[in-house]
Amino acid sequence: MKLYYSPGACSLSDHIVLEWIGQPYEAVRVSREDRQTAEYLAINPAGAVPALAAPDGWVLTQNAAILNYLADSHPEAGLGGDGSARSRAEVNRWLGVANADIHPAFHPLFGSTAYLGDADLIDRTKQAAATKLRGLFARVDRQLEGRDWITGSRSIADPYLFVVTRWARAMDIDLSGFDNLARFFDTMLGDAGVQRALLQEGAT
Ligand SMILES: N[C@@H](CCC(=O)N[C@@H](CS)C(=O)NCC(=O)O)C(=O)O
Repeated sequence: MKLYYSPGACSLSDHIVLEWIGQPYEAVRVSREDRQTAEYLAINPAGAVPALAAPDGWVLTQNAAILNYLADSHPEAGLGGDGSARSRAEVNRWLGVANADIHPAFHPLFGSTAYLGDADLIDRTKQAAATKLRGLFARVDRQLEGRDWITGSRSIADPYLFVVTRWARAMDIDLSGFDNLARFFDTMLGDAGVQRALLQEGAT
């Protein structure tokens, strides 16, 4: 398997999962400029990471699909719940919170509202994003009460939540009082697979 990633991007979640699975894989670094080349657009027409390529040429995009595929193709890693439909739904519930709620809430902070062309207005969209993100992380913090992992056992949802928490810390989102989230972040940082993925990405 070949994972196309950009350092510290949401593809770091797939990188961590590949480390947890422990089977050989190749990590291919893709810069912002690379993402717009014809060569990369043939891999992912969205010009985004992650993308996962199989040896037979099959390419999968969309992070939630990739993470679910990795969990399903390596059941021995136990990253997709306990085998029950309800447990898998819980994994996908929290993967959805990370991928579909928290990740897009960062967009104004990453410049998506620059087109407004008005510094004050842009600043307000960023403040609104920061407020929304604090609310979303509050939900994650509540869920982590009494749990080491977001669903109770380690799954594909945890690395994604780690990645967005990492972004939040880098962007000075107010996470004060979220002690469960801080504990979860430290657990992830102390994990050998997480460290290997961070090191390979040069994202320590
Ligand atoms: N819906 C896509 C979003 C992926 C995404 O936003 N990737 C970011 C990095 S975290 C990216 O490559 N952005 C570049 C772009 O969209 O131009 C997914 O879940 O895979």
